[in-house]
Amino acid sequence: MTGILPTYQRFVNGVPVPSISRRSFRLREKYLIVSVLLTFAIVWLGALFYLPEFKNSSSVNDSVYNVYKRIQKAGPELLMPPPVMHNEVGEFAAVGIVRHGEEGDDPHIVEDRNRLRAKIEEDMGMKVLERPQFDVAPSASSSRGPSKAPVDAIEEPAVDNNAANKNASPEGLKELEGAENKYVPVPLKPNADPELKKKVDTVREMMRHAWNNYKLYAWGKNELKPISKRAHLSSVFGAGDLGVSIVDGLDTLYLMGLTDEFREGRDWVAEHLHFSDIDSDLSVFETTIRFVGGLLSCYALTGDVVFKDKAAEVADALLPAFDTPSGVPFSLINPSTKASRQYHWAGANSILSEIGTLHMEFSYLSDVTGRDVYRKKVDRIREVLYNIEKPGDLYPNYINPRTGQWGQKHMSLGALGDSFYEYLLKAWLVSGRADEQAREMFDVAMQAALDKMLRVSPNGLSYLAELKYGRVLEEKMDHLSCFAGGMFGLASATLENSQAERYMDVARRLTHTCHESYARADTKLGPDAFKFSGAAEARAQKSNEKMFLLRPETFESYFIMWRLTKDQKYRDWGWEAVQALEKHCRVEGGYTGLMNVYHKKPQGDDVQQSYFLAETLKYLYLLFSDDTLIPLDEWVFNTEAHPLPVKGKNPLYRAADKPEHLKDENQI
Ligand code: DMJ
Repeated sequence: MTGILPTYQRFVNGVPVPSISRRSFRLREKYLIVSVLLTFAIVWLGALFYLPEFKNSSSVNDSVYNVYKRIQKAGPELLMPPPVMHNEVGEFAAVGIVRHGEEGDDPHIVEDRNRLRAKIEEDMGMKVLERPQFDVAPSASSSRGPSKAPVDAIEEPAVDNNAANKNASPEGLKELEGAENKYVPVPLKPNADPELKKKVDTVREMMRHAWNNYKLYAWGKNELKPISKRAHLSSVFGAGDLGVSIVDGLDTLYLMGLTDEFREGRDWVAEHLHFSDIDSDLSVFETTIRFVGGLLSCYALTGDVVFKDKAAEVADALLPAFDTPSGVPFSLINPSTKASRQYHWAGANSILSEIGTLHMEFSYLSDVTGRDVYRKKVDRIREVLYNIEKPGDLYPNYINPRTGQWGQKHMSLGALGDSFYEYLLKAWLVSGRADEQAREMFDVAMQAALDKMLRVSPNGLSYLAELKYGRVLEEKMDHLSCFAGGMFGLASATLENSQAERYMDVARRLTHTCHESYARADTKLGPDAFKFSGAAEARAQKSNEKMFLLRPETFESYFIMWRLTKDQKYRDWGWEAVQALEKHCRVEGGYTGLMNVYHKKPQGDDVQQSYFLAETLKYLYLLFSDDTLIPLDEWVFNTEAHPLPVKGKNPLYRAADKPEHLKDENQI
């Protein structure tokens, strides 16, 4: 092996021979050794006498403390992890979550931390100082600044003048004794039925499997291909490094108490999520529901300002898409060039479900940042939709942003229309029922939808058909429309008139039909669209309809209907689905969608959708959890299942403390 010192390699016939041992060094070598030793001595003496830490400290204790403070400034986790606060429930107070049962901190990490502390104490002959609290103002955390651990960034819940219960944590997020503003998600009461506990644990483990494999094979990319075990490069966000699975999955991790995973995702967001310079076309809708919604949900749950700052950064990148004559945004935006455009297949039109599914996120973002610019954008869209003439009280799926007029008069509660209607109801709910215009628009439209779109099959299955120019176009229901069971359920539970009963009846029927589409498939997982014509009842016919794309809508309705009715069948149906997912979709590298739900051994589509982490697993987890975890009167789920707090009701609303009219609205 070659040493550091010069050697004098000898060769015999051109072949190197091993060096022969020598009794002493040559003169040149001695010279070199002495100079190295001298340099070390000078550096050591210099440090001892001239460095301020060593010179000025009154005690070694102080000097260690000062060095520690400097390291903290460079990045809080650089040297030492935050101290873990022990308490009776578990060991996870450090990030505001406590884990239960056997799911404690990784014993190796705890051991390592303890060993490190013990070693420092032993070496230095003193007690290691507890990590001091940060006194960084929230605004100091720039979107590209050093990352702060969630525990340090948790803010006081904002002063909300309407909040009935200012200092209480919401039910299900229990406040940790002695640790102000740190909340613990509690899925079940300690004496819960062991069967139920097993179900909650199963879904949590599914999330861990999905997350760990994404982390292993596609970390930072958008989605995972679980069969080929590599990144999925043709997702809605393409081949870039936007980490949509991270952002979409974060609040689910938080609610499940998967603390380590949440922390690594949160740190990735702080360090790597940047939107302003992306040079490719992004969907305004998908970016809003997954990124802005996901980040805002995490902000509400944790108070970590990184999430708020990032949500604003993402929304800012979308704003140029709204610069149209009507104020209705284009579908796609390139944040770098600020050029916006439409999907080729939609001609000059924007899509109803897309332009109508920004309201909750943009309004809440205005409230937490104190910047009115976001709310103004969605209020303008609302104004256009409120004032425009509506054919038969319904809203066509296409609208031209240049003219503010409808395109093709095709109407649907499935693809292209769905979440616009959902957001009319939810804008009213999340505003603390202040947005009465939204509720009125919802009720009028639903009256029309039930009259014209709700159909009953020969065998009594209710479904929502699609309309073209006011006539039934196709006797078909999309899996996407299966959210409607939950939507009508919520609409019923929040209304006190005769319509409430009708809504609830429709909610039960639609949820039942969606379950039938699952029950009639060999895999017990439902197709992406199902027909009601000829002999077909709740069955797919074309091959692209037979796929199962890990979609959440049916489970969303099971969850909402369980909460509202307490009918055990919804939990049973959810458990059937969990078992089917485990049997057919789980692979070594994560969870895959299926090519054909009618095959006994279906082929996988090799995509683990980001909404599987955001929605599918979250709704299944909440289905088996107590109602106090994300209670429906305090939280409203955006269309990607990211819970947003109800204004005036939820103490985690965290509105900006400065009145909006005093904020600089020209910051954009
Ligand atoms: C999700 O991204 C959202 O639920 C959206 O509103 C519709 N489609 C997918 C899931 O199927």
